[in-house]
Amino acid sequence: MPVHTFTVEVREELAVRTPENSRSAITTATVTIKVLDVDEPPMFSQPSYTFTVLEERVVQNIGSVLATDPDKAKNVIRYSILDQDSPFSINPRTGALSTVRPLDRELEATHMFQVKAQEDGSGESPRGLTQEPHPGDLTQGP
Ligand SMILES: [Ca+2]
Ligand SMILES: [Ca+2]
Repeated sequence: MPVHTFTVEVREELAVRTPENSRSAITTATVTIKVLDVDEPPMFSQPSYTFTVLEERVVQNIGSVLATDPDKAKNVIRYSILDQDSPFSINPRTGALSTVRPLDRELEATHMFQVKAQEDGSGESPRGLTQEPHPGDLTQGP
């Protein structure tokens, strides 16, 4: 824990300074300030992530997002997707993204959604960010 220590001096302004009272007019005390850690929200390694995924199949690991606690406590992070109807899922522990149903590039070529990172055992406001997995075009065989 960072500690700051300094000395304060209190000096009396004497109206009449005599040899008897001049020494008792000053007193000092030591002040120690300890700097405490404030709980800050987790930080993502990037402000946004872009991944590509092939359409028409369920992909288990498209890519991962990463957030860490900037505090000394290094709390465990829990990930979730904010969009209720997202065709993607996220592993709450690893941040790995998967598709929950096959995507159709002709229907929607880009999916953008927000991922939330929240520290376990923390009531603080979580931090969100934008996600952009791009479904890649699947080449049809003959
Ligand atoms: Ca924190
Ligand atoms: Ca902190």
